[in-house]
Amino acid sequence: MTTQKSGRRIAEAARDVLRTNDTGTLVKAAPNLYPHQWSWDAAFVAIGIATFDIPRALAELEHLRRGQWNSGMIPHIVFSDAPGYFPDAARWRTAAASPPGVATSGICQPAVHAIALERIRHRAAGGPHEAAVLDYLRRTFDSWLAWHRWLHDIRGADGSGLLTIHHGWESGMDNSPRFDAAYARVQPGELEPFVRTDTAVVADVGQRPTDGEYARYLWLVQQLADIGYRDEEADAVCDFAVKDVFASAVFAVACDDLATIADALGREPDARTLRTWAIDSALAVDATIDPATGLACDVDLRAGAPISVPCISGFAPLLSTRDGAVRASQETLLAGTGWLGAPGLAFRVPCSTSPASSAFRARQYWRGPTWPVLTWLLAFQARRHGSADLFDSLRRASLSQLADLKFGEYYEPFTGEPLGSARQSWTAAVALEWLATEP
Ligand code: 9WN
Repeated sequence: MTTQKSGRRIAEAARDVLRTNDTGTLVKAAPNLYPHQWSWDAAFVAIGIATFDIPRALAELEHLRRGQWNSGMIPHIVFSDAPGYFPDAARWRTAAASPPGVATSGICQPAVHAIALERIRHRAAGGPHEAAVLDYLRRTFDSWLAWHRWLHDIRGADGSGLLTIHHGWESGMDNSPRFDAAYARVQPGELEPFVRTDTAVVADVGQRPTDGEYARYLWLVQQLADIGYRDEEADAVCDFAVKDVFASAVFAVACDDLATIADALGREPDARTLRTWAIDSALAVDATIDPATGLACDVDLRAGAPISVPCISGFAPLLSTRDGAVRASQETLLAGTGWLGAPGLAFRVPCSTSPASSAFRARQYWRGPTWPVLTWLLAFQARRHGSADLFDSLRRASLSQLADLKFGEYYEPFTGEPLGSARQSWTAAVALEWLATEP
């Protein structure tokens, strides 16, 4: 149980993390490991900051928006001047495509931004910043719509309702075993030399992706940079092409949220378009469920086959489904021994890979550890769809996990040890959002 006193302690420490990671123009995703602004991190960070400073939360999203490309794409990194992260801005070779004066990467991440915008609008309602939030939304709505249109038209060009990613980093779950087979087919050619910086920050290299994985990550960057990130060529050129079921579910939810915002701004035709995209993607996500496992599956486009590895992405329908039976069966699965009911868990929060799977690794990044930010996203959507008990139990478990005040990037599921970066911004943000939301 989180008492009022321990809640206050967690909130104070979480605010301190966000304040010290704030450079004044952007909140670093983590103090040393990630000294820049990451796309989906920024959205979660804005949700957390909005619990105590709504103008600063909007400024965070605005900083990200200024990195938006002409195509509509929001890049996965907007770089600060800080050194110490690789691949750095120069390695991406995006100068011709990114906005003048803004250094960015050349790929994207899951589109959680409209979820954040709507959450901030909700938080501001009836308070002193309500008008400023509406004004911000009115001024920037076309940008967020362009981002969604790019995802729909470019990454969903086949009309399947599922979005294609060309890099594991685009999923946000970089080395998840769901991508192992697709990556096994990526054979790096002549690679520009590189030196990793992440393993200098995270001393236990076993918590990070391997060198072999990094070679593939860099090879895909090189392939995309070599074609100048031209969208129309990426499908043919890039060795990696996966229909990402989780990113598609996030897109469905975000389209619904952006549609709600469109209604509030009197932009009914846009709202209608966004709702159509939301429904199409939500149905497409449900349709990927493997009846044998009950989990949703990505599709490996290069192999032409579904990917059935039990990862947290398999619960994508919990985010977006409109079908009560699908929701109920996914909730039952989540409660079972492969997930929240797995023997020995330190906290009953979902692992990134099922502990019952041979692919599970307790300490290695997206291959097993629990990620507070995903716990929150699943719980938040569960509550919006009426599953208050699931929300409450995940909230309690997550706050117990975060009471160590380390704000780990991810956690070892059985010992509760914080792993990766300490004082990770989005983990602190999640703690604040939990505490600001009554059970
Ligand atoms: C590559 C910043 C980001 C998160 C991702 C997480 C990790 C980067 C890295 O850190 O990825 O984008 O260098 O490992 O996987 O989800 O957005 O926190």
